[in-house]
Amino acid sequence: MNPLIDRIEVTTGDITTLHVDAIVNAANESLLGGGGVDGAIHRAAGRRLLEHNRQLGGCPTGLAKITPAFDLEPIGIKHLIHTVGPVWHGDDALDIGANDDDGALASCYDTCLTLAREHRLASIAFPAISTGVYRFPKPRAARIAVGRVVDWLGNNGHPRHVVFCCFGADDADGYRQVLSSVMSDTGA
Ligand code: AR6
Repeated sequence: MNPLIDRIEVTTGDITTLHVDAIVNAANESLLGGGGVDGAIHRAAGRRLLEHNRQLGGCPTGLAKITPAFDLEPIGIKHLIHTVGPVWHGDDALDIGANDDDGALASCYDTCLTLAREHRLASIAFPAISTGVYRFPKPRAARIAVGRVVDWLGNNGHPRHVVFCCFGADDADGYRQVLSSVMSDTGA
């Protein structure tokens, strides 16, 4: 098994262009599409994704559902994992969460990783769930995302590789800083 740090990558760009087994969608509870990364994934995966998701009956916040990747399969993406992040209700200025926003966001990562393990996926890419329309503070969300992934990889062989896909260089820098601080805390 590779050292933990070799199993994690931070990259910048459009998540629909990555060559991974599964990409995670920051969806809403309807699973029927929206803006942001959800809109990009539905556009790239095509109409069959919407038709498929109409049969799923939505998804509660903090959980996830897995689907085929439809029109993204030709580039090697096997699955989409749709998760619903929490809407931030906390105090932005004080960076204080409310109604267990942190727990719901952590649960998104755990549920996606569990689905990836069940489907024996080698690689998975996450967007920064809840940090756009749902307004979760980015540094706080990055700490939760990196913390859950590092913890998971320390205890599981699948997925072998996790990509944090950021939509801008500043976001990627934030993830790299959090990653290096979490790795030094774990002594890895
Ligand atoms: N690739 C990677 N990251 C992206 C992309 C992309 N193509 N597009 C946006 N991001 P958001 P949320 C980043 O708003 O906050 C939708 O309407 C973006 O910069 O997509 O969980 C859903 O239907 C940000 O950092 O998701 C829901 O209603 C991150 O992805 C709601 O938005 C998440 O931003 C979900 O809100």
